Amino acid sequence: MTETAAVPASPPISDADPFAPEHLAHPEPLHQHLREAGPVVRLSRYDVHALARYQEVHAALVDWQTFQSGAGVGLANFRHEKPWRPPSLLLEADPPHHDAPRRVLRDILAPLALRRLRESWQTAAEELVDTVLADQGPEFDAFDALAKAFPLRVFPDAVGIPPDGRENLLPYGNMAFNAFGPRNDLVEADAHWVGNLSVWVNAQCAREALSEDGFGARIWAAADRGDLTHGQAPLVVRSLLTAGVDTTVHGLAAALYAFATHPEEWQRLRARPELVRVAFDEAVRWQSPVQTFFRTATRDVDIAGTRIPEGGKILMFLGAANHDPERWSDPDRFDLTRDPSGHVGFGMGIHQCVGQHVARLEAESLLTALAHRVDHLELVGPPRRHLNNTLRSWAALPVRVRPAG
Ligand code: OW7
Repeated sequence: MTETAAVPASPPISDADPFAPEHLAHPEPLHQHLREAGPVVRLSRYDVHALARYQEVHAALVDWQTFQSGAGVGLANFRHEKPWRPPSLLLEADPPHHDAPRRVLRDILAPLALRRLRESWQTAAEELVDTVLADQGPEFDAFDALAKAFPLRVFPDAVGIPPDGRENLLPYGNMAFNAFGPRNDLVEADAHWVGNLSVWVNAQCAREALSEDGFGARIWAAADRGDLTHGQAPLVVRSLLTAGVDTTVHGLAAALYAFATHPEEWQRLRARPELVRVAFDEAVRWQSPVQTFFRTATRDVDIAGTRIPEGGKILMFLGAANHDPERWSDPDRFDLTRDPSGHVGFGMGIHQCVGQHVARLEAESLLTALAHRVDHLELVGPPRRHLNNTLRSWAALPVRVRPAG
């Protein structure tokens, strides 16, 4: 962060509630307001400081020494509040504790390690698209039929969990991502099944529950090698089950929404299939499926002339940073000719999404299968959002497609 000799000034104050339904449903106006108000804005309602500009969000993400994750990356400050579940060993940890679990997952989810999945995921995507077109015809809900169906078809098998109870995965993730926000109606709505969902998810993390060749088994094997303790292994499996389902479902939905509303970009992708990876990254930038995360200041720190007190929470608006006109030209355009690298939709720095190669492989498989079979797609009704305190998420994406000739 920039340290200046100047006396810290009071930042602009906003009493907006970023977790209120109207902002979750339609976050752009608040994002613009916060970006324009200043590099740091105090949110009086939650007594936190907000960052909505690219430069400050990026700087906070890469400075883990000053902006820690170990006190929680939601509004709750783990120094004073008991977390709703034992903290994640990755997301809610700082070096040095963070490093061993991170290294283990990094290796298991590395591009090289995912090669063995590539062919079967491509086949699964082709079969899924063929089945949807054959069974539902040219009009269907692309959220349900593709964005939701595909990750659920390939990811739980790749982790190695048994078939029973997989319907719990999305509700558990939805609850976990709501839990990063304030205790509002969205959190209350989940309260009655926190217990049952947690019991089910925790049971899937046990060695005995997992197949012999999945990500889960590889985490346990890392514990056998001494790269983790056996006590850590189930919590690392839990990270896959928490962070790996809803994120990819809504990330794929973002890409499908982008193409259903930008037919010229779909033509561009069909003409140049090698753009598929850029396309997914651009969709992640454009929609930012993970909208926000918090950090906690480990010392009094000045950001652009505003003093953040030690122990204070900082709310980083990833989606706002990804639309900052100071960083992106025509930021609100979904544009396959831009270079989206450097976006903070997967975060940045030591906590940057460790599963991004899994997400990219899912996206590449599904979009490629669709591009081979469909030469046009468009919305046939209003897309419906699902509200979540952290995720920019979906309930329905009604489309009509024209099968390729
Ligand atoms: C975890 C992009 C989010 C997450 C989210 C929720 C949980 C975890 C990670 O990353 O359990 O490690």
